[in-house]
Amino acid sequence: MTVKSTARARKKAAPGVPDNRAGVAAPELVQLLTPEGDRVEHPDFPLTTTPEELRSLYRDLVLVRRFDAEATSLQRQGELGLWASLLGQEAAQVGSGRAMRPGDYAFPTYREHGVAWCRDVDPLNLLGMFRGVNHGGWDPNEKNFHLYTIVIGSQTLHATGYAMGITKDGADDAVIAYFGDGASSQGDVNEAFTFASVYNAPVVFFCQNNQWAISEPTTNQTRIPLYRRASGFGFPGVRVDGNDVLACLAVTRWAMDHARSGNGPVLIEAFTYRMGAHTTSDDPTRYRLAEETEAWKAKDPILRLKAHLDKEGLADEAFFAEVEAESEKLGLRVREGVRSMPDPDPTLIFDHVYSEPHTLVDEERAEYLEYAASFEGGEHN
Ligand SMILES: Cc1ncc(C[n+]2csc(CCOP(=O)(O)OP(=O)(O)O)c2C)c(N)n1
Repeated sequence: MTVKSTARARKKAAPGVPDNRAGVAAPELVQLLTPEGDRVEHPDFPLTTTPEELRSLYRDLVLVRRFDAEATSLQRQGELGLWASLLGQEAAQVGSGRAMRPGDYAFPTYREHGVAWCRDVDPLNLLGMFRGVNHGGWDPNEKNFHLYTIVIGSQTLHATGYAMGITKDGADDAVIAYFGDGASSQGDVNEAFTFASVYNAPVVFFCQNNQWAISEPTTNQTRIPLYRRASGFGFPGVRVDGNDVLACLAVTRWAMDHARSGNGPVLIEAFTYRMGAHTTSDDPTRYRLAEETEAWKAKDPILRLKAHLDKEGLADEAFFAEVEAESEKLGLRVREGVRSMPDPDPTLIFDHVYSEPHTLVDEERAEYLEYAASFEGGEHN
């Protein structure tokens, strides 16, 4: 961690940063890889990658999708209470997650399984929470990945507060706060924008615009492209192709460096699509057209990177077979790991209510134990 002056002077936006003040023409969607797998350049976001990096991004995308598919199946088999699939959003999450430095900190929603993967959180930890056997079995401060947050938008305030703390520490880390298009309408998110802007906090707001907030389309959230909201708060906004892992990597890397260098927050709108249901409790056929989902299939984030690797001769059959084998192994580990998770001791629920013992909690624990004992022998007396 590099120590810098605690005073973060507000600097002018870096040259080449899209200017999206009102009245200025909207910048295009930042894209570095077309849906056909062709590499294109963007003047503001140059990116150099090695063949190894491209292959390792592909591997992450495939493994994250496999893990997600296993989780959906496990929920259908009754092994998880609920699952929020990231299908279609792998590139937005892996690209942005891979842009983080080790000291940076992420504040996720409940869908950031790809970011968790990049922060080295074991997938089984995520599944423990969705099985209801733990409250998120990882140490947020060890992984620099906060616990999943289901109260829509509230993590953007936590992220901003954390970022303000970084400034006070004089560190050069940055924070990334994930949220959805629906969350962009929440008061919390708009308050976070205000605080982050006024205090020049080193936080990147990463909005995955997957077009839907459960059954509400983005058109019910905003009359302007979401990234342009940033200009009203006084910081830059960029719209990136959320199905393009290279563009997400380049834009997020730029934004995190912009924030950590004392230039204040950035809003990234990753334009993507939720290919599956909102959660396993939802049926999207009730409110959206199959043609829409079909059209987005052609922009699949994994297929476009595979097409690029193929076209450029950057990966051979042996590589793809290796990733497939690794994916099978992960699937097996996830299935076996979930099924063998021990049920927690039911009295654990009383253990962390207060940091000190409390008479009321003790009474409730004793009452519960007495009640549970009444079932002994299979009879409820
Ligand atoms: C404060 C609050 N209000 C409502 C909900 C119920 N809810 C859960 S997910 C969701 C939609 C969120 O949509 P979006 O922010 O676009 O994220 P996505 O689920 O599409 O990733 C809502 C309204 C909630 N969890 N918290």
